[in-house]
Amino acid sequence: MAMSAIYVLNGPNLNLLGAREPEIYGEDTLADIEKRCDGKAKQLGLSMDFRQTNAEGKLIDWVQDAGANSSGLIINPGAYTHTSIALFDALSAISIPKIELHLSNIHAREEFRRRSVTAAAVDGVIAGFGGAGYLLALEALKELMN
Ligand code: CA2
Repeated sequence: MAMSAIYVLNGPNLNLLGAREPEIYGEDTLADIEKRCDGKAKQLGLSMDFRQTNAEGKLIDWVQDAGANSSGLIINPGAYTHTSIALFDALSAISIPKIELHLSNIHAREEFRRRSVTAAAVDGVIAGFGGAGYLLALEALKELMN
């Protein structure tokens, strides 16, 4: 049977990448990152559905959708990482391999970014490698799926 697409979900403000704060998040736009992910996913034999939203409810809908229709999930929840128990609940409710990803090293930043409320609901977390972190997450997800 053909493998279903993996989901790569991006939360609030990640559509602004490349425009501001390059010293924290790098110079790549989200479209650049998507393109790199596309190449990596192909190499790994994965098909990928890459999305971004600024809305918490939409992100939760997509997590539920991933649980029903996808074989793996990578999520950068943006600032909802630090606040969203609803997103923690949604991630806890799905049993596919799942990875939380951050461009920046959230543990080396402001106090309020050091705590992830969503991390306990995923298999692993990658943080601090900029756009390359997405490629590392794809490799890690492939390992988890095998
Ligand atoms: O490091 C990450 O990937 C974050 O998830 C990015 C979020 C931030 O709230 C998290 O604490 C860590 C922010 C997304 C991008 O925000 C921008 C704001 C202005 C200009 C460019 C990006």
